[in-house]
Amino acid sequence: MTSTPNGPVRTNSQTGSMANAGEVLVRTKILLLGLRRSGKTSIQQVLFNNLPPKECFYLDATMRIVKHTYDTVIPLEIWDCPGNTTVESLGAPLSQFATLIFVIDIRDLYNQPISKLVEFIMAAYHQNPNLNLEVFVHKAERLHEDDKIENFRQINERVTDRLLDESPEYEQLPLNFHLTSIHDHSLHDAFSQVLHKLIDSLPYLEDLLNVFCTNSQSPKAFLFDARSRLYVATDASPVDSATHNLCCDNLAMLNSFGALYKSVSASPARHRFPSTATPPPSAASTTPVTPLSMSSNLDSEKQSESTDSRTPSPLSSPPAPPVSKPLSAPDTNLGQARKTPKEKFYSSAATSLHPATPGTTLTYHMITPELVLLALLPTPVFEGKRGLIDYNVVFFREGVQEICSVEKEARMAV
Ligand SMILES: Nc1nc2c(ncn2[C@@H]2O[C@H](COP(=O)(O)OP(=O)(O)OP(=O)(O)O)[C@@H](O)[C@H]2O)c(=O)[nH]1
Ligand SMILES: [Mg+2]
Repeated sequence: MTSTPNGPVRTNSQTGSMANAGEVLVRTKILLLGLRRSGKTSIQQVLFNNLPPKECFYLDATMRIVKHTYDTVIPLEIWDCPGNTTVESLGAPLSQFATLIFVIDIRDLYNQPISKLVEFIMAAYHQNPNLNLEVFVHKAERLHEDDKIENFRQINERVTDRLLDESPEYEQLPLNFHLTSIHDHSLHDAFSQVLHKLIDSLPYLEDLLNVFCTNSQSPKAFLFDARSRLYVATDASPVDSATHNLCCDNLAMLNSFGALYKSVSASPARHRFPSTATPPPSAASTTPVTPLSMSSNLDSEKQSESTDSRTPSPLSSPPAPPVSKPLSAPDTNLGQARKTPKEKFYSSAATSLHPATPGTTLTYHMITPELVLLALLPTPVFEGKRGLIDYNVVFFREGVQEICSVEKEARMAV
């Protein structure tokens, strides 16, 4: 997606769907393909519809293409296809899509799915060379570790060999293989990586996270899409799966209490009493933060959009992201929000991970209604510099909100 002074230009991989009256929201399209019962609908439902993995067993076979929309940093349109979909029966050229995800059951007889995958890859090579090609070797949890690696390697090798047999020109095609399962966090990790390739503003989000980490002494921070628990961006330090899993679990726990927080913050009685400080996280030992301590944090981040007169301190404020012209445009959504004297609540929470000194605390800060910041902090920093952390979060939030409003504005076509 590119933006010109005259308005947004739609690339091939994006199509519009109606947003508000007269406006069309340009969505990035993802194609979900694979043989029958490979797990396509389960993937879509677990990630974007909060379906518990165990209930996927009862999903009906998909008989025709179902288009699901999902709004995060970028608006997505995911096409869940029946198992017998071919390039011809798809009903749309591959040039319309940004990503093709092909799902292969790790225990399948490999010839049939590989033939189908190769057929789509060859079509993509001619119709849309920029298409991101992702292969999910799925239901991986069914095999023991050694078999899992061996099958994964074999599938990888066979696809490459088959493509080479067809023509040496296909050797250059960048194919990405992922081991996935709906029963663990591998699916979230793999889909997050798929999503990263689609977010044009990813470098700016990463910059904001890097600055936040440096100024807050955080060893790792993620910007998560709260509902799907996909991470939209992270700082430059490497992602280790233990930390990623921990953040996913923490987010699932906090999501399940979401409605409770809303009712607490909305209660008029809540506004009459001054808020109490959050209990020191060390007191919570390894147990996740309780609803009580979380709700007490809600007030600490109550932020009036109309009284936005903070003076940035050179010590702790991250620089504005290097986003092009629309950032400063006075008619962005953020600009309008600032004019409205409407109070907004940004919930926050903290969980002590290691009670031993110095200890680590996992913090949660709501950034937009869709996005949350999860950051690991040394407990002494969290306890001793709470003001500075909150201050850094405010600037991080402003940066992310501006990036989101630019993304949204660029995708609105009248
Ligand atoms: N063990 C295991 N089972 C899975 C996984 N993902 C999906 N399944 C199961 O696989 C079966 C088929 O899942 P679906 O999501 O309906 O598969 P599909 O690809 O949409 O199938 P069609 O719509 O017929 O093309 C269900 O019984 C799911 O519970 C997984 O990661 N591990
Ligand atoms: Mg299906």
